[in-house]
Amino acid sequence: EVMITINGKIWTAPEGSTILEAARINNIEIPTLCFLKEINEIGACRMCVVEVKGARSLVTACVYPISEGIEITTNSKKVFDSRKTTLELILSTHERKCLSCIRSGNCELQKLCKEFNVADEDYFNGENCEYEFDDSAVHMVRNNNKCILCRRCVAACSKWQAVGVIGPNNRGFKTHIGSAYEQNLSEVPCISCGQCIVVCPTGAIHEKDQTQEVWDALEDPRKHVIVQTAPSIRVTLGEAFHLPVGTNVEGKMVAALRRIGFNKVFDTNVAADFTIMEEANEFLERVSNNGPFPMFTSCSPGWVKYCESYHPELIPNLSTCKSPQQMFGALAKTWYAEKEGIEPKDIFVVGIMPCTAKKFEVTREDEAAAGYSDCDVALTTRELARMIDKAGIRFVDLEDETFDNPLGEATGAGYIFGATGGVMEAALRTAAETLAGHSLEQVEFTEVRGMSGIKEATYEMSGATVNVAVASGIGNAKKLLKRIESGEKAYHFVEIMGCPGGCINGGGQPVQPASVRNFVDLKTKRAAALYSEDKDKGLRKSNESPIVQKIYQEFLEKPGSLKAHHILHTSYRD
Ligand code: HC1
Repeated sequence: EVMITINGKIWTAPEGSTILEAARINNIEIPTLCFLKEINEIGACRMCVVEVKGARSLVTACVYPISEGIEITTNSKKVFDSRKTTLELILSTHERKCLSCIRSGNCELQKLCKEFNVADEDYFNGENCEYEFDDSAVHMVRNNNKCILCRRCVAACSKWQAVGVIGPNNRGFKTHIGSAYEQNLSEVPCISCGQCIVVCPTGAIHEKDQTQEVWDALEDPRKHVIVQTAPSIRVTLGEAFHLPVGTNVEGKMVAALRRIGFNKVFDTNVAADFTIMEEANEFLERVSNNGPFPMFTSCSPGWVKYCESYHPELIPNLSTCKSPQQMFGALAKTWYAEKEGIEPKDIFVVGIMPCTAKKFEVTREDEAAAGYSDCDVALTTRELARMIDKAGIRFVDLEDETFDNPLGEATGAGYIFGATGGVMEAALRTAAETLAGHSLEQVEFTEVRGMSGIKEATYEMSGATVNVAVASGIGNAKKLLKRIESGEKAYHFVEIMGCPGGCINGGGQPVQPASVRNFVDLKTKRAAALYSEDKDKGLRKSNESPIVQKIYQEFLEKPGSLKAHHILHTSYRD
C-alpha cells in the first residue's frame, strides 16, 4: 500500500495501481471513455485527465501509476475545463440524433455531456464526414456517424476474440472504424459475437432490432407464438431494470412474457437437456469408434462460425448436435405441433438469447426439421427489455410466475449451460452415469467451473480416462486449438463458447458502462446465480428429466436414433 493525496485528503491504495484505480478504491469516480481494463489501456480520449503536483501538464488517470506521496486533484477548474473541451470536440463530429437513439439514457457520452454542462449543441456545427450505415450483417448495424473513435470495439474484436475484422481506416479527420478495404461486415469473416456492441459507449453499433417482427406475429391470429428463454438471460435481464448484477429474475421474466402476449412461455433449458442427451450419446459413440477426437461442442454459433470460417479442417470434430435454441424450435414444430394439433407453419418460435450470433444461427441451412426454419426470430436480452418497457409492464413489481408446460421444466444441468464450463459439466454428469449404467452420487465437476479462459481436467469414468478442456472467448479458443494442433495436448472432449465467460457475457446482454465493467466482475456474479439455481434443483442430470424421458419414449425413440438425428442434428459447411 502507498500513501496518496486526492483532492487534499490522504488515502492509501495498492502499489502498482493507476490513479483511476486508486481513486475508485477510495470512492472517487474519474470519467473515462476509451479505457477498457486489460484490452484498451491507451490513454487516448483524455476524459480521465487529472492534475498531479509537479507534472507539467494534465495526466491521464487510466494509465498513470501512483507513487508514494503523489498529490492528485480530480476536481479543479482546470480539470473540468479540459474534460469539457474534450466533450465539445467529440460532439462536434457526433451525429446528435439522441432522442431516437437506441442508447439514449444508456449512452456514456450523453451522461458525461450532462455532467459537464455541454449544452449549446448548435455551437459545434461544422464540416463533417457523412458515413453510410453498414447494415449488411444479419445481427448488427454500424453507424459511424455516432462513433467517437474510442477503439473499444476494435480491442474487443482483436484482443478478446482474436478475430480482428475491424480497425481504423483512413487518417486524421477521415479516420473511421471499419473492415479492410472498406468491405461491409457481411463480406468479412465476422463471427457475429457482438462483443463489439456491449463495449460501445454510444449508439454507433447495436444489434439489428427485430422486435417489430415479434409484435407482428403476436398480432397475427393465425400464429401460435411460442417464446423460449436462454439459460443465462434470467440472470441478466434484471440489469436492464437497474437490479443488481447477478439477480435471478426468472419468475418476473416469465410473468412479463405472458403479459406481452405469447401463447406459450417455454424454457430453452429444457432443450439444453436434450442437447446433453444427444451430445453425451455422440461422445460415447466416438469412444466406441475411436474418434474423431477431440469432439467439440456446437451450441455457440459464434464458435461454430469461427470453426467453419477459420478452421474448416476441424468440422469433423464438431458435434453434429444443433444448439438448444434450434433443438427447441425443432421439437416445437414437430413433437409439440403434432401433440397440440397445430400446423408447423402456424407455429412462430421466438428465442430470447444473450447472443447476437443467434440471429445468424436461425438463418442457418439444415436447421428446419419440419420443413420450416426451426426458429423464426432470435431477440437479444436488450430487445426483450425494450419490449417489456413498450408494453408498459412495471417489471420490478411483477409477481413471480412459472413456465408453461410441457416444455418448461428443466434440470439443473440445463441452467448451467449459460456459463463457461457448464455444457461440459452437464455432459459429464450424463456421460458418467451412462458409462456406469447406474445412478451416480457425483454431480459436480468443479474443475471445469470458473472464469479462467482455458480449463482442463481428467476424469476416470468406469475404467475410461477422459481428458477434457474448456475455452471461452475465441482468443482463448485459438490458444487451445494451437496446443491441440501441435500435439502438445490431446483431449477427448472440448467445450468452446464464443464469448469470454460464456453466454452470461454474451454480445446480446444488457450493456453495462465501462464505469461498471472496469470494476465489477460481471461474469462471476452472473454465473454464480446460475450455479446457485442448479444447486437448488431436485433434478440435476439431464437424463433424469421427466419430459426428456417422455419425448424419447413417445417420439424420438432413443438418443442418436435416426429420428433424433433428423430432428436434433445438423451439418456444417466450409
Ligand atoms: Fe447460450 Fe445455449 S447456453 S448457447 O450460451 O447452448 O445464447 O444462455 O441459449 O442455444 O441452452 C446462448 C445462453 C443458449 C443455446 C442453451
